[in-house]
Amino acid sequence: MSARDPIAHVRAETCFVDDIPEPQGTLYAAVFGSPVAHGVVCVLDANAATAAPGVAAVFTAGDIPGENQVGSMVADQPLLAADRVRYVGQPLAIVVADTPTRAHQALENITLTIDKRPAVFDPRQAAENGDLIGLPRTIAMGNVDAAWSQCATIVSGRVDSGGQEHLYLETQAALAIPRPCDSMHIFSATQSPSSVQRTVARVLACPMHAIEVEVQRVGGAFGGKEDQATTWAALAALAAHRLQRPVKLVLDRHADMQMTGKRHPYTSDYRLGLDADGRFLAFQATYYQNAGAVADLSTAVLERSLFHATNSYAIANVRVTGMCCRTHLPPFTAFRGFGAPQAMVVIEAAIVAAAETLNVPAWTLQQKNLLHGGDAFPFGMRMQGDTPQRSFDAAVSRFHVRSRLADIERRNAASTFVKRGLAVMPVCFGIAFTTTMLNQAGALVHVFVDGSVSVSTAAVEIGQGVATKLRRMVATALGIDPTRIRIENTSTARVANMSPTAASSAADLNGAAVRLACGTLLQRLKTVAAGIQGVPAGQVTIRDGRVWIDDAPSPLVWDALVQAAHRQRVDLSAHAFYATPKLHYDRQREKGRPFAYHVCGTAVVEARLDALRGTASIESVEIVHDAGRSLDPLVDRGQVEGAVVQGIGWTILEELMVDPDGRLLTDTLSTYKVPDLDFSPTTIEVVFLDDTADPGAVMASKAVGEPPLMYGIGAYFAIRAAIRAVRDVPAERIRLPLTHARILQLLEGE
Ligand code: LUZ
Ligand code: MOS
Repeated sequence: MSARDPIAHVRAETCFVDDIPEPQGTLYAAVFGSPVAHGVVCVLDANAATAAPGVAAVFTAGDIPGENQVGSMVADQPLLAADRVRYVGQPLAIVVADTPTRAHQALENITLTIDKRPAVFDPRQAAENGDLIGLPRTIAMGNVDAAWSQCATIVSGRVDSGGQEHLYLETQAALAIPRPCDSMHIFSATQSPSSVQRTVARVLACPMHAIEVEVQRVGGAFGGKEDQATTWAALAALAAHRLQRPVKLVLDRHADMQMTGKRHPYTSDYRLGLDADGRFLAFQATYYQNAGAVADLSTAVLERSLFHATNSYAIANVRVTGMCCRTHLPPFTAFRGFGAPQAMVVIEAAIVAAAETLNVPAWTLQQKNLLHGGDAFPFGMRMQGDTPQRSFDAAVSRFHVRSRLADIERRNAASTFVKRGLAVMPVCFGIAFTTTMLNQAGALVHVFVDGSVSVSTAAVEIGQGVATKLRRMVATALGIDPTRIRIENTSTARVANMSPTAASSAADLNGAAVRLACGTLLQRLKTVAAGIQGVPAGQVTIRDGRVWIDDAPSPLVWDALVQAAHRQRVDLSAHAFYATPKLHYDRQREKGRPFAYHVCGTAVVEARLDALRGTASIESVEIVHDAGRSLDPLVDRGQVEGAVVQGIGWTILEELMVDPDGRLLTDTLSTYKVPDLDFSPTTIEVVFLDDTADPGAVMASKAVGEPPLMYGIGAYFAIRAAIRAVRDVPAERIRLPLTHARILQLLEGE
């Protein structure tokens, strides 16, 4: 059974990094993080820690043989802080000991003298101070300034959305094992093995070929291990290199929550203008992204926010500006949706404000302004297909939006304390890495002489089912049973220069590469079969594990064919490479075609409010979603359901709280609430659109990982609608998450 088998996973038989049998002599690392949000390091005294029982060594910045640098997009992030610290929890030193407990105990013996400096946590404040990462970016289309005078209605307001803890089941972890001849083998829980490889080589001043990074199966990531798994792997590698012993570093949940970055909080201003018919004429917004202390992926996240500013809507005049604001918090990072949710919630807030001003149902404004095929996005690309409308219309009729709204109004009028609310949430999400060069993948397929097949790609199985999809693709391509196929661990020694498993694109990119490799193998095998059968190769197909000649089964089965090919000295291995065609983007002009295609859908979300207690729950989420021709409907359904619950968690439940000194208060599962089964909607119905085959994706399937998260935004507006059945609450100031405490405040008039 493959290590990535989903059944083994459900049985908890999956081997995470911390479950890998440790080589003899393995040591354990614990990380000493900054106790202050901003300061100049005067003295870091590790003598007592070094002398503590069981401690092998303490390493600080001075022990790094190569560059003290882990920044991926901008070189602004030391592996170990040297003279200045910029956030609470920033790694300053690691202790390596013979047991994890002793390593942790010795942390207490490190003393630090630090000169505290003023810290900034508010992105608007950082922007005012001019403390930005990169330059502000503006994407525009039409003429916004001229359009305002033609608007019959103009609404404006502010939207603040909070961060979100990834809460992957497996915490950040790495095991670094020195090998002979100055090389090292690293097991890392990462979405980006090549990033780990490259950074470790940089830190250790060695060639990348000396570092093999291997990933078996990651216990969840959600973006939190796209960039941020690298630090922990590099720290383990540093210690392993210095001590020439295997070193394991596994963050405990507490340290993980304190030290790692989360979804970016945003604070944004918007203005939306409508004509007398309710058509959106002009939209303007400014997004202040709280980037945290270093760049990490913030600039790419901001770019995706700008690309999704108008969600599923066609607006002729748009100008949106965003900036990455540097604050003294842990670096905020990739999180499922990657800046798109933060932008979509702004346009949805604007629409709700307009609907409340005009006293019309928000869904009618949404519907009137949906994108049609051929409509331009502000960044120059055009919408292909009509899935925004098709999904919207299907959701409105199938889930009876009209009659339910009328019914809700009746029931709300008849009930003093229990109020209901309903929201429709369309989503239009661009598929591809916005950083064009990342849209590439390699694959290596071996056919062994017993007929079994091994597949290596850049895809990391993080629980999203990519291994299941790849196996299905290979089975279909080669015409053999999926049980004959093993999806291998992801290793930098088998596939080089991998892009991260991210941007919902792992199955698209790696699947396309794998199918190219299978095509090469098939061609060779068909030639062999044709020779054996004495027919032209064009008449040969392989299916159900056997050779067919012109649709008639031949006696030649797969295993015999493979053995014959081997005897004839035919290469039974193939490597292939795929780069998504036709992608380009010009950052000077802010125009281009950053996406291969869009994934669209519409959700109907119903909430129930107990206005006496100030509590609310999401009763149902009903979705019409475009998955193209799904490679595995069960996997896709699971992705949609999980994303929806995670999205609802972001909008109404999960709240990060930081004290005035920049210390995370919600750093345990007792203080940071995440969705559980009880919190989840009673009903999540997912209807897949059919007939939406898209040439942009592999086998006409469509990416599914991220888009459904944004259906969760509907939860906010459904509860808001229920609250408005109790009292009028102004729409100019929207604040997420809409927690129970916040609901109570709104019910009581702040
Ligand atoms: N990561 C990235 C992503 O580097 N670029 C992207 O565009 C992206 N989009 C979604 C999630 N991760
Ligand atoms: Mo991601 S947010 O696709 O790492």
